[in-house]
Amino acid sequence: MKPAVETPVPAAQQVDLSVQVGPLRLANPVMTASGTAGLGLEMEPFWDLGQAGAVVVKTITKRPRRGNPMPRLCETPSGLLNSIGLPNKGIRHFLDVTLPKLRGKAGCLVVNIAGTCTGEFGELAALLDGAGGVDALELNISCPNVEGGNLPFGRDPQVVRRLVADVRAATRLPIITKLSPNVSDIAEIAVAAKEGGSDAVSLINTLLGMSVDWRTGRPGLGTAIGGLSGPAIKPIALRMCWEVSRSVDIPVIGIGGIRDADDVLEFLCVGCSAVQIGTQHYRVPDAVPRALAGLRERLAAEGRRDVRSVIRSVRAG
Ligand code: RRO
Repeated sequence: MKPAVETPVPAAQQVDLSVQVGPLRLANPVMTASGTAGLGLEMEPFWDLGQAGAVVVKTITKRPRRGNPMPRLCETPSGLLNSIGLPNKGIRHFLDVTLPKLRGKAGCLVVNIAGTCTGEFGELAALLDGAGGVDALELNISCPNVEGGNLPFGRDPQVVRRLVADVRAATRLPIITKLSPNVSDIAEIAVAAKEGGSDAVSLINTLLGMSVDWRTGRPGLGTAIGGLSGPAIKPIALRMCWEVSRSVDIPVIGIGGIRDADDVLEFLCVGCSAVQIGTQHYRVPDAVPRALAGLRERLAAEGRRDVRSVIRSVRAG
């Protein structure tokens, strides 16, 4: 008797990891999260930037910024508090010095931008549009660490709609709007971003938090309050991604405590089209290539030929 014909398990290397994020075709769904891989170039000693689905550059502002007083980082039991305050050398330096070094190195280069007023987002977008080598913009309307700064932009749906529409008018580059979890209804903000013309939303930025040494009375951060990231926030991020993916028909990019391939697959399962790895970079600088190897192995072990079959496979709601 002939043995039953078995469906061969696809070899890990043959699993198709490519995904579509609005107008962006990515080789895989794993991106770096803004701020956690510097300007991208800092990762080069550890892995080839071309391996990531996309590299997202730390927030660039119009003018140079020194950032917040030290200490800017503080560990907590399962997460990291930060109050960095957007230190960067400004858009001119980015265009003249950094971008020429970055061009062509990432499969997809996303520049995260923040303005001090809504109009500044459009100005930055126009400059980056003309520069060449930038594949998309991520609008940081959600930084928790700027006093009187841009978080208020991200809290009001009307402001978000107008701000995104301003950027839309200034560029043909794909727009990803990065959302704050420090709001009462994140889905409402996602809808406003979509109405303004955003091609995708990414979420979540960090959750407001604080730590203190009761003996000295000193907070762990120079600004007392900062943004919490890391494994502690993963369940919250997952919940918000699920809610947003049910509320808008533009792609959702998941961020929040993602460490490995299983975390990536969980975010895809609840409706994300791609994800960003952030805080894990401080423990495992090559977290992106490791997650990619894990994705191929796990999907092959399940007999899956592509990662897209996991997207939105959640059996709830
Ligand atoms: O630089 C920061 O302090 C910072 C930014 Br821009 C952000 O978007 N999220 C965050 O937790 N910190």
